[in-house]
Amino acid sequence: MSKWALITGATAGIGWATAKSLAAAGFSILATGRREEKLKELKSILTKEFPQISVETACFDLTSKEEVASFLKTHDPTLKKLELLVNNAGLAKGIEKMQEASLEDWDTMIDTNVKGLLYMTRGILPYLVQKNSGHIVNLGSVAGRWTYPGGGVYCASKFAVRALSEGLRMDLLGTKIRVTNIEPGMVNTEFSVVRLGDQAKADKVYEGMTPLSASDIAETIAWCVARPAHVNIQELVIYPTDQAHVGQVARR
Ligand code: 8X3
Repeated sequence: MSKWALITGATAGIGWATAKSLAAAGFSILATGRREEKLKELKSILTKEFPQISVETACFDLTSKEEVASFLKTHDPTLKKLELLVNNAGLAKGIEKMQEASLEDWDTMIDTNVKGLLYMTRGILPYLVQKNSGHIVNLGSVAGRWTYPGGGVYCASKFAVRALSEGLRMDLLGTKIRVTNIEPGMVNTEFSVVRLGDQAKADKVYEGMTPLSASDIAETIAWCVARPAHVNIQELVIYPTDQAHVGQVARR
């Protein structure tokens, strides 16, 4: 029976690259996201490149408890075979100071990065606990360890992901379920376009330096997952060589 991996936010960036890396590692893929067209495209690529695995997709909004519940119900037979959940869906919105930022942006970040992750995790845990095996990989961030100006709420959401990863490890102690928090620095994906709302502004973020790529992170996730069952990589901080700290970047 093939082992399944569920990846949220698989329509682009790290989620998309992780779907490819895990498919290459032999996982069948259940890819979720909000863009139906992108999910279709991913399915067609994976099916062509990795004919030995199965691929399913589900298009819904992770921030809706009802939509998550309906996803869980519809995909119950696949979820019974789930070995790995990658809580990748997440985003940043805005870089305004807290005294100027928009409540809507704050809601979007907290609803997706924290509450969406919780809805999915809570829905999946009974399947993993029942089998007493599995792995949950959360996409944290260096922003979940260090705060920077204009990033207060985004950082808070990623601090929450780190706390939730730690709490999960404690609550799951005694089971064979592993929990990993991946904490990347600057990765060139749609992240900055979504945050700043503009491609030119996003390009500036990575100007004169070499950022990480989505596949750098995807390969790292696949490596963590491939460790023997008794080895749990609890946390992994990954910066580009050109970045020493959240606000410290070498530019040429
Ligand atoms: C993304 C990394 O440094 O832009 O989570 O916050 S950073």
